[in-house]
Amino acid sequence: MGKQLGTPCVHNIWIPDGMKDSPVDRNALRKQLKKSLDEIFAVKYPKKHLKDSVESKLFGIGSESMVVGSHDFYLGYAIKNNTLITLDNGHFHPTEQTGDKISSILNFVDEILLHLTRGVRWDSDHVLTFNDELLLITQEIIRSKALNRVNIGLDFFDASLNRIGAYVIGTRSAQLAFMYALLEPFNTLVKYEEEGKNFERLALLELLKTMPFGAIYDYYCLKSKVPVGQDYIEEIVKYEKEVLRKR
Ligand SMILES: [Mn+2]
Repeated sequence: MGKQLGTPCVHNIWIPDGMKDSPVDRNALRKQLKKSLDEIFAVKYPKKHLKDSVESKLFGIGSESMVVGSHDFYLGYAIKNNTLITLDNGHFHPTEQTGDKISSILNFVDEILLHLTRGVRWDSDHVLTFNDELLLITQEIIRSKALNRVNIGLDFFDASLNRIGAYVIGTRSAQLAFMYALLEPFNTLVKYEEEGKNFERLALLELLKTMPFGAIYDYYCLKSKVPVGQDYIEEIVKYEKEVLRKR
């Protein structure tokens, strides 16, 4: 597929593995998963066509007591076998910051695959919105100058709202977050940091929050000839009525 398209395909492995009750031989389960992955990846493909990635999780329904493919397991696997690692920000403890993992992991693996989502309690798969978690992820990518080492996947699983609406809200939130991070006066902030000017750093970070970045995003939409601001709501409702209903 990647060869035909002329751009690499990213292939992600996530499996619902684990135990409802506590197992005794966790080690055997992990050895078995490692063996299976080694067999799956036995045939090597060039990374310019195919990038393999592995995705951890914290727990799942029916596997509350133990998950074989934990973050530690897959991070180790990715580093040792030169695969990508997938960060699904709904797959960590609620107080864990996925954004904080990026500069750690990029010191040891070439590339990351992101499953950007809005985690709600135990679950990912909620439509992405512009929130602090997403922002820290995009800021850490931009601040690390690592945009070319990050593959971005979004999340439109939630079928409780208009499908096109879900897709557009999620995409626009991700774009907005990357744009916000790109607009950050990084050099000034780092200069404050290096000089120990912590008050100045915090003050500027606070001021950025009310700067008119929405107007810049509107202008980007205008230049891209797509609906600006709330115009997209009406456009999607119209599309639903005139195109989707007839299918
Ligand atoms: Mn995921």
